[in-house]
This record gives sequence, C-alpha cells and structure tokens, in this order.
Amino acid sequence: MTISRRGFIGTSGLVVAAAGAVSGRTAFASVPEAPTMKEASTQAPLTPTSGPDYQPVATLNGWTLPWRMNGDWKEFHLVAEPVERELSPGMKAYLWGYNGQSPGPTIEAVEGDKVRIFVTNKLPESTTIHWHGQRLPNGMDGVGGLNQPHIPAGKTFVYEFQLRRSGTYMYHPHSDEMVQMAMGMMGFFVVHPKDPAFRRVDRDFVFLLNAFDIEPGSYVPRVNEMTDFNMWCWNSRVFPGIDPFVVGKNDKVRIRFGNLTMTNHPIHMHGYEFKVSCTDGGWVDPAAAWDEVSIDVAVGQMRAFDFVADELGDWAIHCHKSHHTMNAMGHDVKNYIGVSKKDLAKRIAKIAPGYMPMGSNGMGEMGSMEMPLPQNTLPMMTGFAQFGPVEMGGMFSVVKVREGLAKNDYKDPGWFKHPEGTVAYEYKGPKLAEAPRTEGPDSGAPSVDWRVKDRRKPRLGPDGRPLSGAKTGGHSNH
Ligand SMILES: [Cu+2]
Repeated sequence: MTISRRGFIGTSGLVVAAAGAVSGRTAFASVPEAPTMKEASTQAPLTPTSGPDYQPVATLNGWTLPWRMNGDWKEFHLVAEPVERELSPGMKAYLWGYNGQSPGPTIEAVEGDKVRIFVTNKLPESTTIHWHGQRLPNGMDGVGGLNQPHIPAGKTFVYEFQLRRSGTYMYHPHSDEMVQMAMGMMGFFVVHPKDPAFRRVDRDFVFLLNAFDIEPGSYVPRVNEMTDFNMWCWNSRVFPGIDPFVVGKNDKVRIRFGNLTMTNHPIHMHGYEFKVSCTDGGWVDPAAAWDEVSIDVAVGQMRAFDFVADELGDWAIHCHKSHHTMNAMGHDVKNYIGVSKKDLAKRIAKIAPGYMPMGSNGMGEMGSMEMPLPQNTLPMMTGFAQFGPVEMGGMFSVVKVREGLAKNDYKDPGWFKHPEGTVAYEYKGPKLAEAPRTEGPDSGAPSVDWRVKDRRKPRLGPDGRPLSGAKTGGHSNH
C-alpha cells in the first residue's frame, strides 16, 4: 500500500499514521513510517505546522519528506530502493531512488534542529548516504568504509546530527557511487533559517540536475557512461515532462539547483537578471553578488539565485549547452544542411522503404515531425506551445509569471495572454529590395565550389563515388 502525500497536507504534526499501516516497512514501532510517492508531478509544498515559520520549498516534479517529532528530534525515514520513474510521457526508466521516486524526497528542516534520519536499504547491494555540505560529526558523513560500515542490503542505519547552518544542501550515496548516482540516487536537503525573515522569499523552487544514458527501447541506464548521455534531466525529468515554475507577479523568487551529472551546466533564464544568493557553502553576502542572466553550476556544486518577478510572461529557463536541451540524441548524425537529398532519398528508398532524410534545412522540422519511434524513447526535440512546436527537450522549462495568483497556487496557468501589440509579427509593408546574399551552397546565388579541395583525393559525386574520369585509387567502384 502506498500513501499519497496529499494525505499529509494539513494534518498537524505531519505524518503519523499508525506504524504498520504503511506498506509494511515499519519493522518496529520506534522507526517512523516511510511514506512513498507514486506521482511524478510537482506536489504542493509542505507548510510547517510547528516550530519556526518558513516558506517551504516546491520540489520540481517531486515532494518533501514528511517527518515526526520524537522529543526534540525531528525524525525522517528514507528507503533506498529500485523505482520506476516516468522521464516524460512516453518514456519510463527503471532507476534506483528513495521512497518511490528518483530523486528522493526533499528533506526540509530548520537551523538548530536535531535530525534523526533512518535509512533502510532495499537495494540489491550496500549503500550509504552522504549529507553534502552539512557540518556534522565525522562519523555521520556517510563515506562507506571511511566513516562508517556500508549499509548492507536489508539493513536500517540511523544518522543523527544537529543542523548548524541554514542553506542549500543535497544527499547522495558514498558507496558504489558511480553506479548509484548514475541510477538516480540523490535528493535535496534545505535548511531554513531560524529567523523567519532572513533572506525570505515568496516562492522557493529546488531541483537536481542529473543525466542518464538509456538506449532507445530499453529502460535501465548504462551506468558506465562518462560523457555521452542522452537524457539530460531536472529531477529525473526531461522537457516536456518538466513542470513549469509558476510564480505571482512581484513575488520574490528563489530557484535552487545542484549538479550531479558529469559536466557543468550554464543555467540561463530569460526576461530577468538575477544574483546568486546561496551556494552549498553558505549564503552569499549581497554586497558580493552581481547580476547575471546565466549561472554556471559545476559538477558537485549547488547554486541558488533570487529575483523579483516583475515581468509577466512565459519565460524560458534552460541549460545553455544546446545538446542538453535535446532528448535521445545520436551524436554520430551527419550535418546535411545545404545538401539536397531528393535523389539520394529516392535511391535509398529502393533498398530501405520508408527512409526519411533529415536536416537539409536544419533540424527544426523534427520538432513537428511525427515519426515512428522505437518503444520507450522520446523525440530529440518536442513540446508544443501557443505559437507552435517548441523544438526542445532535456533541460528546459518555463517560468510562468502571472497576476493575481493565490499564495500557494502552483497550478499550471496555461499559456501567457500577450497584451495586444507585444508579439513579434510578420512584416507586410512594401516589397523589400532584394538583399544581397553571400554566395554559398544554399544561398541560391551562383556559387563557387566552397569545399576544401585536396588534390590527393579523387573528387566525389553526390553518391559518394568518384566522379567518372577521376582517379579511383586502383580499383573500380562500378
Ligand atoms: Cu547542460
């Protein structure tokens, strides 16, 4: 049996359904229950009902782990286990995570809290949890073999420490790390300031950047991959499966993210300039921060940026590495821009019926193309908005700034209604004089041969064979 987190919202003291009522995980009454989540959509933030007030975070396509108080200890229960995660409608992945999802639920607590975190290992191998960025006793730092024995399959270990600093942290295994992180094991850990007014915002979003290499038609990531990933994710989701960031006009907004991929990601948001307010090392002194429109996050780093949402609209937010706003991309695809493939297509269709050439005019056409795909994969670029195909994938979403949203309303408000006269439009005035064109292979202007000529090699025709009369290198292709 699973418990929907919605069941917890509004219940005072959060979670405490009788032990044993929940999924049979509670072995004995002194271990808090381990709620689990089936939904891949963003769940409503978990408003605190006791202790200091704070603005709870919204975990993008995720949720916050409910806890219970036991004396002056805040108790949580994480279960490391295999999970099934929808990356975007049309594609599922078999990952490892916590409490039913990858990433695991966000842990939220307050500076000064004493936390006790039970970790039950339901994986087929040992694990541990490292509390990235936290000040804590060395034996609680979670490096298997170095600070503690690995947690064997089937066992529950307990971590106890006091949260000394507010800020932006994460958790992940430090045990067979390469495999376990490549399988999706990670989670966010936010420590709110004891002073409810300190650096307070109205909306606070969190997500982790992760990447998978999943062959089209398969479900399990290849864990030995180091560079050539094909699913660039935020919280194990890819566009158009990533929920929008819904904010009210003039809200103070914070967006926090951590990078557990194998490369850096320049996160770019349109429409605003913004400042880094926090890293996994602590709060940034406002006097030391400067405005940016892209914030690079290196591997193993976390960044939070703040802005006031005073511009209405649907503003793109994405990684600026253009290969990271793609899904299921083959990196050995040739560039066919400027090559007319009509004749070639006819010939290939004779041996491979249904062959469809791509990319003579760029690859944008793929955004609206309906091509049969192998089972369980996604188009490279997809998603539709009010003006047509968005031609994106991977690490891409939309910040939707609207007037008159209720305080905790994170529902997708639909597409922005642009005020009249504020959308780019087609020029329909007097005919323009023909603009001069640079000569080139696809300009329509008479062209010289622009390819580099290497006299040592025979000249090739459009079919890739040497032109007749050219030197053929000793054997005939005909
Ligand atoms: Cu990126």
